[in-house]
Amino acid sequence: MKSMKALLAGLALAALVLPGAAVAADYKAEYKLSTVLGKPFPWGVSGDRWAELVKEKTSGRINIKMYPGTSLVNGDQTKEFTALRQGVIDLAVGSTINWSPQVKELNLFALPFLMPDHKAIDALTQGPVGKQLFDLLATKDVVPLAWGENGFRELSNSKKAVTTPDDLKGLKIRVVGSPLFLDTFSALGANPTQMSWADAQPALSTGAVDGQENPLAIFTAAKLPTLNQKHLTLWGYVADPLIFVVNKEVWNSWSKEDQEAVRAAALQAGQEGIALARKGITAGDDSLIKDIKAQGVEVVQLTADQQKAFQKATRPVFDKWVQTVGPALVKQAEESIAARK
Ligand code: X2X
Repeated sequence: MKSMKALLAGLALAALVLPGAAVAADYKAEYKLSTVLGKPFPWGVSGDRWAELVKEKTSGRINIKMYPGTSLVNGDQTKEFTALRQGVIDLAVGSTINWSPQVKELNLFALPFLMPDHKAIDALTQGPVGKQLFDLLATKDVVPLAWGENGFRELSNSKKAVTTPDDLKGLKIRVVGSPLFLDTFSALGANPTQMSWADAQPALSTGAVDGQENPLAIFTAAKLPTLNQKHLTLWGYVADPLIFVVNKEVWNSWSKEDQEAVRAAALQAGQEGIALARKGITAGDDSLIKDIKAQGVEVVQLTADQQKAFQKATRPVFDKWVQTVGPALVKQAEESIAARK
């Protein structure tokens, strides 16, 4: 009897002292990282690099496997954020566009012609706007750690050179799953259709749609010139940052030391990913654009005046969506961009 009591007391004591040890033992054998694109796309390289750096920095305690093609949500990329909150996904390197149906403030980056150049993206993500958005995300069951980049989204189609909004009239354009994109392309007189990236490629190949918009790194790595995309317009109308996040419960299950390792790894992978996403598309190095031309694609670089016509045509959409994003956040964004160095 006495020994039974002692045993119970011992067990109770063990339960009190052991939570730390129990947590370490609770680490999953594998953590699931969701991305839309795998390697060799810069997006997939970023996810892969994060996993690699985490493994290194935690001496293998945290083992991440990347699931590209948003396969954890059957390719439905606009469901990624919800699955992340629910714990179906442990970590993600996700697009602001794909999460904006759930986090309406992320539509900021898709306001047409808000960001004129790469420095403007940095002024947002690395300034007060980025901080506000991370604070907001932190209230939604995720821990945001770092920014990465999908990039400026340029317009391609199979039919004709687009230099004025009029040229877009009647063109069937595949757009991503945020309603803001439907508004933008409708305002330009195009005929936009929403579909996932997985569905976009067959639709371009069969001619079910005429065109699409995506960063140039995706345009080349997905071999879109072989899917009839022979006309490309560089108009820089929106840019899509990526965000590195961890599900909050997963985060809380890790030791402080491991949390900091995962954060440092995300920051490093993010920085490397941003550099990679910008490679070959700047004034100093336009090798990627040259490469695209060499594939028989007719590339139109809009002049400032030509761009203004697109800006004017989409201004009502911008103004409408300011209400959804939040006027204070948009104002802060415009101030940060004006003050960029
Ligand atoms: O679907 C797209 O166009 C892509 C790959 O760029 C995103 O996931 C936002």
